[in-house]
Amino acid sequence: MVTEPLHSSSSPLVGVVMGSDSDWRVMSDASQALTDFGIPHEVEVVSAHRTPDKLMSYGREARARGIRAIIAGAGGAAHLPGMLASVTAVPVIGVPVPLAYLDGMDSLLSIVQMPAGIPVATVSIGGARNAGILAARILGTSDADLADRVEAYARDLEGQVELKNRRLKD
Ligand code: RP5
Repeated sequence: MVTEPLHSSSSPLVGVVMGSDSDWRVMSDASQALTDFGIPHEVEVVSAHRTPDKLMSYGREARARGIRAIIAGAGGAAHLPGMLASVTAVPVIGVPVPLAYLDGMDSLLSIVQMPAGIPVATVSIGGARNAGILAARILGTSDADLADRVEAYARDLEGQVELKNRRLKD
């Protein structure tokens, strides 16, 4: 069981949180994407059901600590992203973590079906890398250098497809 932050930076801009350390196998992709874009972030286990008080304080304090986006991953009865979104104005990106049963559909539906007024930007089942990239895009709206890096990344993806097409034709 993880009791200390898995990763932290002195002034994190993004919080990567998950319901259990068992979610790290998926959520590490979000942390890696943020690292790829040079975004300082913190990683923490915060459980909606096992540590409800910590969930509330994490959400309520996030904005004042300078956190500008929260990536929250959980599996099964995945209440973490929605509950965080209910106590902070910081944008929350939800990652449905697939577990052994139901192929992650339970996680997806728990996260995506939010009531009007409390949005969670939900990525695909297991889509933690896209969550990291979406956080980069959000921060990029007020950081031109970061937005340039996001655009360069998209161009690189485009170039990789073109390279594969040329190889197919060789
Ligand atoms: C959820 O329960 C967690 O997000 C995790 O996906 C799932 C199982 O947790 P563990 O029993 O592996 O700690 O709250």
